[in-house]
Amino acid sequence: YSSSSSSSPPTGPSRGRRNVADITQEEHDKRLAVQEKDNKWHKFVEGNLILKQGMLYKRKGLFPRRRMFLLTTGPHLYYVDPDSNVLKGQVPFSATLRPEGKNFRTFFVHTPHRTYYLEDPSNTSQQWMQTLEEVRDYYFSSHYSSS
Ligand code: 4IP
Repeated sequence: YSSSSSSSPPTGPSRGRRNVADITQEEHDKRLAVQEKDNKWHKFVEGNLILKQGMLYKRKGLFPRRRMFLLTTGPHLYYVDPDSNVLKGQVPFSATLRPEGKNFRTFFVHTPHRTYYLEDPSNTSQQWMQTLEEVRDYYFSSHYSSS
């Protein structure tokens, strides 16, 4: 296990697998239509396309809270209480958002005013971190600015 996913190869436009946020308008529209029809979390994401979703535990205060995390175009990272079906908040997305791995389950998301402490019960924290970095880089790195 390596503690930072930034050791993985860069996912710029010209190397290997495409960035998860780098989709054509046509693909976007097609996927959004499917999401509207089939995804029960669609109503929380303000019309954005969900790029990754999954149940995570968010620690703050006394108990870890089980939340559905929805990473979307925009970009946004929403979280919903799956029991009450209520949108509880968003992790503020910016160029300085930075995931940091602790182990397969636990990772942090650093933002300017708060560090989120998250746990992935499926032990795929690395995938979450990688996708967060991809989406951040797609929206905020000069790599992807239109030419
Ligand atoms: C709560 O803890 C929950 O963890 C909230 O998470 C969290 O809000 C609160 O932090 C925290 O005090 P208790 O219920 O044990 O008191 P959630 O909103 O997911 O239910 P956020 O959304 O900010 O993490 P505060 O400081 O934001 O109130």
